[in-house]
Amino acid sequence: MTEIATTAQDILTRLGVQPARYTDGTLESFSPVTGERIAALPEQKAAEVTQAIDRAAAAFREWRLVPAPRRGELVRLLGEELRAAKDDLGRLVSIEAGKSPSEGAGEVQEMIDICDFAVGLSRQLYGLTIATERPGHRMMETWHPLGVVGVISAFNFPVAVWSWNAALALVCGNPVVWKPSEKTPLTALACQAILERAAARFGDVPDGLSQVIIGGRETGEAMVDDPRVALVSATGSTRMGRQVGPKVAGRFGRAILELGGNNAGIVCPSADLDMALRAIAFGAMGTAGQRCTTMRRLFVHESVYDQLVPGLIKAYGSVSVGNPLTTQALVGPLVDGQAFQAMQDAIAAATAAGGKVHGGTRVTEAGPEAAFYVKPALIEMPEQTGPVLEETFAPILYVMRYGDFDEVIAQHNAVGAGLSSSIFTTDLRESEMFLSAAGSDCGIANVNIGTSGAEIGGAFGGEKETGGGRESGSDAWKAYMRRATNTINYSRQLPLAQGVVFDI
Ligand code: UN1
Repeated sequence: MTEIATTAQDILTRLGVQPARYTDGTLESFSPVTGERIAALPEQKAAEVTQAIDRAAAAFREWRLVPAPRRGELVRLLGEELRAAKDDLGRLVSIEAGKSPSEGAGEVQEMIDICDFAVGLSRQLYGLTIATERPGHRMMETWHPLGVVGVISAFNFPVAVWSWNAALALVCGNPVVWKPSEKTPLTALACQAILERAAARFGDVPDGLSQVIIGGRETGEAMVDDPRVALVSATGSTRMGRQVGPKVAGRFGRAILELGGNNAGIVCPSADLDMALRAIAFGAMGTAGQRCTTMRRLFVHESVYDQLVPGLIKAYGSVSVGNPLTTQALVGPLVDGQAFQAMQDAIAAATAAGGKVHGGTRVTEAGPEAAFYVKPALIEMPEQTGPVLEETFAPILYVMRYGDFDEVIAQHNAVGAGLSSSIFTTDLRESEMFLSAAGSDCGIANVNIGTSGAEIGGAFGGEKETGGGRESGSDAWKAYMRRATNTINYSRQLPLAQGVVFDI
């Protein structure tokens, strides 16, 4: 066995995952760090998915009756177990998703943060008391657990996205069935094992409260199609969302869709250019351009273009690209050869459209033939056209000049996706305009920071082809519960609303 596979197995063993879950199966897991196969997992086909949902449905009937603050205790324990497992899980994320150590650890920190948030929330699932028009009546709303929550997650945040959903779902009284990306199944098994540790400490957790189902499309479809899955929370490409969304809607299920992003930054004449450069570098090159919040388009005012862009090109040239397990490189590998090909295709299309390419070439010395390390690409584009309008899940930043503020806002919004956005300015009018109803049309709009790296306290998600879902903080929890409006008559009369008379 290779060194990486051994390390992965050591971590899984420490966390308590049985080898039978990741050996002798049909779903092969590869590490983007070296391209080598690290495990082969048995898959759960449709019939087993149905059984998993049977168990989850039974767990729901029990868990919904457990008081919410007590449910919060399970999530508190999960947070504790995650703190204890942070190094191991972070490293496994680096092995399976290719993230730098700091980003692997950061992802686990995000899980810990959402657990803390959800524990507080477990005592704050508030409903309103509402003034009623009828005398001797009281009106209020109650939030009840919703049902089985199905989670579909992507390779690029293989553990955090599950935790955003699981932590909220559990305090809201719902069981979770998780179908992780085929590219990152081991980290999912690790999370499940960590949750089971918390559950063992908690005591009476119903069987089937949290489950992982491993497999490909058929596995995911069986979950999406099952009417007992009350909420499907799906993170991935817009293509995937176009399939999942209508299926769930067709059975009147609920969906949280967190799909593609084509996130842009705007650098205005008054911007702090040093700060903007650093924010853009992290936003566009961090996680090798494989965040849904990665900055992919940059509009620079013509008066500062020649001050900012040469420095940015220099940063692109000097950024360290390399093995995230053995070096301190800031940029790790692409997830696989397909991602590399998609990047090369986009670069070719941009060149054909008049783009001037800096970087974007393969870094063969960073890893073996089967691993795909690239220099991030900065492409100066004459206009927003062709590949600039699409999300390519790779480190490509398209840079364009602008002159007029209203025009650049229109350009900014003229793409399908609507996830994240930033403006770099010290001009109050520009910044407020950008955040206003007539400004950025994205779910996330930032000032003087990049597009990526959101904290868990805010609601996370975006508009248009990003799918409209919101996860994580703020009141995103409401999507995981059903709202009942209750009107109680404590009088001896029966006044009807709107003054309707119906005397019999
Ligand atoms: C994703 O890429 O799917 O805002 C999620 C960020 C992270 C989450 C990204 N907190 O970049």
